[in-house]
Amino acid sequence: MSEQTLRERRRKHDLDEVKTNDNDNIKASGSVQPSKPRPNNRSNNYSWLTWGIIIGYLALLLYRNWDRLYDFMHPWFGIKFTSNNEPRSVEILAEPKKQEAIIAAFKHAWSAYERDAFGDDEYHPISRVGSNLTKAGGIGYTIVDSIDTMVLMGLEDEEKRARQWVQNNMNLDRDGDFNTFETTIRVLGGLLSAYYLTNQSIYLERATELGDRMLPVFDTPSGIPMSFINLGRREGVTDKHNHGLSSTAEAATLQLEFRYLSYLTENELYWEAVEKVMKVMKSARVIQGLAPIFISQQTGQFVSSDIRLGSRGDSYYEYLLKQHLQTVRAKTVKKRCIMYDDAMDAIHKYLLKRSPREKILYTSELIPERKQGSTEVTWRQVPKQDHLVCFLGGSLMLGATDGAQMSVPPQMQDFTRGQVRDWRTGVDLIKTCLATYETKTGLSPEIVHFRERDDAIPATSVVHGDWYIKGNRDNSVPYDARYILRPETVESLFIAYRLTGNNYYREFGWRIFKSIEKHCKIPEGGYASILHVDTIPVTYEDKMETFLMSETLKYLYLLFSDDSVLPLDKFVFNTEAHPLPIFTPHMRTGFS
Ligand code: DMJ
Repeated sequence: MSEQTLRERRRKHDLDEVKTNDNDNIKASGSVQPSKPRPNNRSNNYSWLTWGIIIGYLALLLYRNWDRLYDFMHPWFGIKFTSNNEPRSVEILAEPKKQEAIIAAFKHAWSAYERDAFGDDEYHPISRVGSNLTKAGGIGYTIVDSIDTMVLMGLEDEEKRARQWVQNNMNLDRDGDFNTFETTIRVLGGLLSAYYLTNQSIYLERATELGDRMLPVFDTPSGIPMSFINLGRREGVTDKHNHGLSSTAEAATLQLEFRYLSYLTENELYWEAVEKVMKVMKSARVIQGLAPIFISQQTGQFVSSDIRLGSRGDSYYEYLLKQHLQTVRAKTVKKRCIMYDDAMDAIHKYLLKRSPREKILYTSELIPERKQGSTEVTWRQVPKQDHLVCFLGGSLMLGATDGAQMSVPPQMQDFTRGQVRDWRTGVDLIKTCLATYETKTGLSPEIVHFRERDDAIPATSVVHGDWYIKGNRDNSVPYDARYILRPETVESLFIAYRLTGNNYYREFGWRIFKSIEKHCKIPEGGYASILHVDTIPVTYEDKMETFLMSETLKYLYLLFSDDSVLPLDKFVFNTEAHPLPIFTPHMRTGFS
């Protein structure tokens, strides 16, 4: 057919269409009217498409915010929805192969320590020597810190040798200054947990002796403990570097251990000493639920100092929850811990922030500033988060359950509005911590900073999207970049997995374990800290922190256990991962 014939046919077809349309108009009105513009098929399609997109977008919005909608409706209308994006009644089963790999890692660490430094407080895996925390000799930090992990992993021979050392060689009569907090969480906590798990009386005997030697730290005008204890002289010692101030986290992280010791020995002195600390802190003027990192032993008042959830602040918040959970079902204990609730409200109000681009949720720090000549304090917010803060994700999720036995995962309609908020924040904070493990080594740095709009960061920083490792001006390796075998993220993964059964947490935990194996394992024995998580091959730091065996490997092992092992409604972990049973106290606790 020729081009011309085609064109003619098209013209005829167009005319026919016009005619047909005009006929329609005639029929409708009874007279000839100029034809009105009618939507053609294509514009019809467009409007359907637009509506489709709008409805689809709204459906997606609703789907993704189902829990928020519930959170909003529930308190107002008592409406009960079921969260549809989480599985129900998940069974928590063990993964024995992964557990075996983690046990092998523990043995690799322990056997090197036993070979090179048995009895010393700390271990240096590169130089293959041990060291003690005071010149007066050690008190077995590493040994005692590791015993309950051995018991859980079924390492009977190792536990037996450790127990013999505690029986025959452990000497607490040392004329040296030991850190009050570290000695409590590692040694006292370790002994108490070992006693609970083995029922071997030597552990309780040593714990009682240690508790007695430590009691003088509380002999201060306010009852706020001194930072050090001379165990041999039985004398509290103030921290000369901090002008007689105590760090808040350190003073408020003795309660689980001393209370349980009181319960076991029926000696109220330990209980009263640590209970008083909480009462003093309760009546001190905290800033809307947030506690500055230093408190005076003289006055029992907080002093103007940073507010943060990292170093010197972290376990204050952790123990507000845990000392409440430790006796939560006892009739003598108040139902909710007001100090904890206030603190969580304040964290949400003042510390939580989202990064500008990727909207990552993180906790910032507050630094007090005073203009010259003025008494008024203003708070500068700093977008910095220590690895230490990574305990908070799991802790918030645990706090949301209030230590109760719940379905796995819990049903959001069983939660109050505040509990839903804490739960969701916990989930998001864990995500943030996991994001900071996306480095060349797969390990997270000691400190991260988050980007802010129009910020100017040192050119030597290593930037990962919205977070970065702050570089030094002189290009030296920044302190912030190291990974020292810390446990906080795997601790949160363990809690989150136990509470949700969501395999994502196990998968990530396994990735972290593999990274530790790849980059921190010393072939000749032990594990070392590394200086920069974004530099391969790594440079080691000659230290194996005791919390590798007491916390990091224990939490990894428990992450792959079934839930009959140390269930979270029956045990509470001290801040060094030593499990202590929940119990009904003889004394009333009234700090909250
Ligand atoms: C541990 O000793 C404890 O978890 C403490 O509360 C904080 N720091 C270390 C582990 O990072």
